[in-house]
Amino acid sequence: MAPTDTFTRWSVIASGEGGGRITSQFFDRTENPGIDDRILVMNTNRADLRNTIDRMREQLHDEQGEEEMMGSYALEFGSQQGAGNFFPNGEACARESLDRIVNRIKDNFGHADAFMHVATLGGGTGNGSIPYVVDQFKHGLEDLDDDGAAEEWMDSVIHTAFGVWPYYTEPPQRHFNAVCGLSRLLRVDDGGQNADMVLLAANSHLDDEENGNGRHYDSINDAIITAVDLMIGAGRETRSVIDVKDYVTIPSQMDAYHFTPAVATDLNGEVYELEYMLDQAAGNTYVPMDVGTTQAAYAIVRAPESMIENDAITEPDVYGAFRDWTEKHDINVAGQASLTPKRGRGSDVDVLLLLGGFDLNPLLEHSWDEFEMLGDSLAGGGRGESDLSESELDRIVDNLESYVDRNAE
Ligand SMILES: Nc1nc2c(ncn2[C@@H]2O[C@H](COP(=O)(O)OP(=O)(O)OP(=O)(O)O)[C@@H](O)[C@H]2O)c(=O)[nH]1
Ligand SMILES: [Mg+2]
Repeated sequence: MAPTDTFTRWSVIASGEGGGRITSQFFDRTENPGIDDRILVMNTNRADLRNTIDRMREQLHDEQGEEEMMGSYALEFGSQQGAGNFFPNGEACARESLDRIVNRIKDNFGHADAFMHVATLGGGTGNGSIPYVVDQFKHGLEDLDDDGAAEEWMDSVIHTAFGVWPYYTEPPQRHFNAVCGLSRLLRVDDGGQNADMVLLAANSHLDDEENGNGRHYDSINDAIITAVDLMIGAGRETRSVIDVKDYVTIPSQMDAYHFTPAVATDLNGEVYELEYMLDQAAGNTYVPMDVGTTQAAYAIVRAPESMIENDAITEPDVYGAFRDWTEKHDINVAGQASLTPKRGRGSDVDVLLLLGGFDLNPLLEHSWDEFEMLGDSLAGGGRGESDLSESELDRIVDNLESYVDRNAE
């Protein structure tokens, strides 16, 4: 298969501790097609940033020095050393350092076509800063820059965001942050669209044992990286091209641009039917949801090169199975399927379904009570550097509720 130079160049931008930890796992791989080393981790707290960089260095077997890696992949922002788990503080820190953030991203990723922003939604730093940075890139930078060429590049970049829902058992403030963070990823203040695509994963849903120590994060983070890898890979070496523009265009028109990955890996492609493999993936969504409420679906089937060359698995097979699968579940969706090769022989097939526009209530159910319990006490009163006014909070809630209601019909 001839490599093409038309594949999408992604870059990954993480903010906050969890976002950094997830992103550092990209360094665990020998190669990241589509991303290479276009990775930036940001934090308000230098010690956290060092931990993230050290984790990356371990995975690279200390090939690069700490300072060198800090210089290449890390950015400290804000003057507060932390956001106190209150998202307006994370946003204030990003506002304070916006020039530095933007310039760094421009310098490092000037040729990227798409960004994957990564943050945990229960925290203050990543969750406060990422929606703000996306909004600035998409809607706000005219004031900041008079370099016409750079503007043109930035206008066409696609902003996808990956948000991680807190464990259901975490303290109310985490749920308060998460509800606000989801709203702010989806909608800007005036109710317009913010990120081009919002991907979600829920910690409790991906962790059978519901306990948040480090080990569990590792396996959850692996699942997230696997999904991102499959998603990005489909735009890289695919036969039937499915790419980030395909993922974002129609869902945005439908005003249904939140997604969850649903993944099954290492399925024996010589034994199982494709439709069964799609069902296996659908049984492993990354948030609680009813597959029947899906409004847009993309299927990516990744099979060993040798299977594709022998016609053991073909594009028409994949299209047909996807069509049958959507019919069986009675989902009348916008969507597309693709077959992507992976190196090597064997018969292990991986399947990613990106399910979009589904009813968000089964996820939000876990957080509304905590959110409401805290909302009144957190808004209005001063919390130091950055306040959250009652009207700001009302707007955030209205934006989310109207988005959710539209998609729950
Ligand atoms: N999946 C996953 N979730 C994480 C990880 N680390 C933290 N979390 C979750 O993220 C939330 C806490 O957010 P952090 O990422 O620590 O916060 P932050 O962005 O650094 O912001 P601060 O609150 O200012 O520290 C909680 O809901 C945690 O369960 C991780 O490595 N993986
Ligand atoms: Mg932190």
